Amino acid sequence: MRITAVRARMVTVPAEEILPDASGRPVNERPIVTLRIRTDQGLEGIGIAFVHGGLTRALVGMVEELAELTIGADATRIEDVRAMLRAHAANLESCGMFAVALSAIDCALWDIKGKSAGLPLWKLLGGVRLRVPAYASGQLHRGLANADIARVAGQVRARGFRHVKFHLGLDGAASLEREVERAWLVRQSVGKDVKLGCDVNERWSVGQAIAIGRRLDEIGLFWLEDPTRADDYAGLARITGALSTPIMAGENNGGLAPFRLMLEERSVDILMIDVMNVGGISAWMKVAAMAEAFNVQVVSHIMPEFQAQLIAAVPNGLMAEHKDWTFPLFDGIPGIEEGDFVLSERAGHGLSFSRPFEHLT
Ligand code: SMN
Ligand code: MG
Repeated sequence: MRITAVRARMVTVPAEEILPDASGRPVNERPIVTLRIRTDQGLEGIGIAFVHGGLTRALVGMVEELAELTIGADATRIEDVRAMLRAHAANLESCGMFAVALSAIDCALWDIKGKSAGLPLWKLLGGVRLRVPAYASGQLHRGLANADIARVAGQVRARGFRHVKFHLGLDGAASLEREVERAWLVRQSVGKDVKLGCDVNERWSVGQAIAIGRRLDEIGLFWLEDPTRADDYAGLARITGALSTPIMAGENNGGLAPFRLMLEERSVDILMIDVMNVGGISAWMKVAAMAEAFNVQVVSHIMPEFQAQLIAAVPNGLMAEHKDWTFPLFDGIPGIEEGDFVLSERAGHGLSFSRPFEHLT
């Protein structure tokens, strides 16, 4: 099955709420690169890519240049296409912008493969389960005033989520007391039965993470995410060894090598994988398999409309982050029932560009 045409575009998706993003800046719209790949059998695959924070014009150029190179290639030989694209990029390490651009193409090709097999990707890639626990993310962000925590926690609970993530690494001078006080406030507001994850977005030193983390151990967190710099594998391992709360990291890693180092060093208890940063579904599946060999479970980062399927495909898939940023782009997003994503039998990703974006993509 030959690739006959590709189309990369940049679209702007409105952000429904003005929330501080992970870097603390307010955002009210997000530029996203969309990609369509067509084949001579009439099948079309779609993918998207964005760099959190910007660089979208550079990215759309990269996706376009790389995608155009695939014209004439066999759409089902995904690893062969990946090798050709890596060679075009002079064997750039499969990380950074190259991995993100590669991910859009890889995701579109897996979509085509799923459609040609008549299978949803969660089945094609392993087929462990139909439902995937979701965790609510973004509502209990670090910009929220303490006075608003109880109200927002109530709203999240009312939506049926059994797993909820909040932020520490509060703005202003680092203070152990403030961080611990905030964590207790969140725990009291969501109740004892909700599984609570906490994302620090790399804002603590190793020493701070161990000192604050010891106090958080009493709260019974489900995980502590990115407590310190993502590339400090040995520092993460020290934190993991010192705390009983499970440590999670990985969302910013590109390619396979950082994950190998993290697993070998026992840097984390749980591995987080972001399909774009890692370099597409092909790379995502390899990292998940590597984690399985180390007895480590995996969680996906953002874009659940693509990644809930991947968590459902692998035996060590734990849960998928519920982030709705890219939802307006698509029809066919998996629904939520009792806090779980429920996957469909639609072939491939089971997604199509929604009516407002159809003509722009
Ligand atoms: C996050 C980081 C970057 C983009 C979106 C979200 C955050 C998370 O670290 O894990 O949700
Ligand atoms: Mg995170």
